[in-house]
Amino acid sequence: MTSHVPSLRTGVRSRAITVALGAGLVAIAPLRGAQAEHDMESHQHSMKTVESSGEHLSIEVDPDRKEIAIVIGPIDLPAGTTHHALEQLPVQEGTVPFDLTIRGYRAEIVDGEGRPVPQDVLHHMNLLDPDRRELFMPIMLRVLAASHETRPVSLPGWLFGIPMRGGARFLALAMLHNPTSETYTGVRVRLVIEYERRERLPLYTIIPWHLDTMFPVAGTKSFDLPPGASSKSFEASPVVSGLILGLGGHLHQYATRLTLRDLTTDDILYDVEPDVNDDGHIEKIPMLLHRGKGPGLLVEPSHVYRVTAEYWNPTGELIPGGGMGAVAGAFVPLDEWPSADPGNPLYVADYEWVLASQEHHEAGMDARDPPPSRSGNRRR
Ligand SMILES: [Cu+2]
Repeated sequence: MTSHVPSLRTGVRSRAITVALGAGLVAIAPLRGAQAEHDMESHQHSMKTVESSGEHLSIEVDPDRKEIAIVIGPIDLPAGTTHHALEQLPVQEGTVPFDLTIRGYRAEIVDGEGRPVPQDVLHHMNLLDPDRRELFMPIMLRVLAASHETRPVSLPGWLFGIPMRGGARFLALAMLHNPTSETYTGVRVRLVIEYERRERLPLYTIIPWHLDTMFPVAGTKSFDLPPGASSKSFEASPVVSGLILGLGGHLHQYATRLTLRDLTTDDILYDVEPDVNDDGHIEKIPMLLHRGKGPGLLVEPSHVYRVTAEYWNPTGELIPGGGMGAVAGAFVPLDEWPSADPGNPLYVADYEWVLASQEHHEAGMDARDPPPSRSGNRRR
């Protein structure tokens, strides 16, 4: 996924639109600019303003670097604690400090002394916009997601950006655990966003989107896997027309295929078989990248799209909650993005579930449990 990725220095070529979705994350692939490398400590000293937004949330703005850090914490992480066992911090609400577009992001984790904490403690972190809806569902928009696997994402700001309105609310949450043998105290998770001021609009305004096989369920997006072959599908239409610049997927062990189909035209927009290891663990899910000149894949409200995840469970037994399937990517809307309707029952159910997912220590909303093979690999 790092091929054909131009740097800021060399400029962006026409095929450079690389949009990656790893583990259901809206990860707009690593175009690494000059800003990609940061020294965490010098970074902290250069903070210009700090806007405290609450007991467990603060926002730090660094206009020189054009970075905003959404900081969640502090929280203590005893050694060897699962995310179920840990008392998670509740979902935090904050305010976007000014009009901006997001051109990149990364997650940083530090302890009470400001020392780096291993990224492995981050189960997932999400930034959500409760005032805008999702492309395919009337639920609040998932803006960014990060897990311990997420590498820094950076885009040329003149080309792409996710617009955020100053004064608008956001929700931020971090689900943590501690698979290491060391205890960390006073831990803070920093979602560092690289921004451009809105006066300089990017060429393409992009909105993240995802389509989950478990929609419209508001709750865990995992499903049971019966023995042998099975599949899970969901159909929906986008609320506005626009262009898909790239998409990727999220699957669990024993997945065999993930497709996105335009049922109206019978076109297949995305059809991949994941790379798996000998145990059927997902190693990699190929991405579709829009390359070349001209627009991305056009999707329209008058068409119906179906996402399907296929599985082959070889164990001979039902695996409770073993499956997951979603496609996600970046989208260039051709119309005004619609506001969320907070009275919509699906919106309400999803909102309540997002809040409850932290309180009840449930695994994952969208960024989810990484497949065991992956997390296992990372934990020595
Ligand atoms: Cu999952």
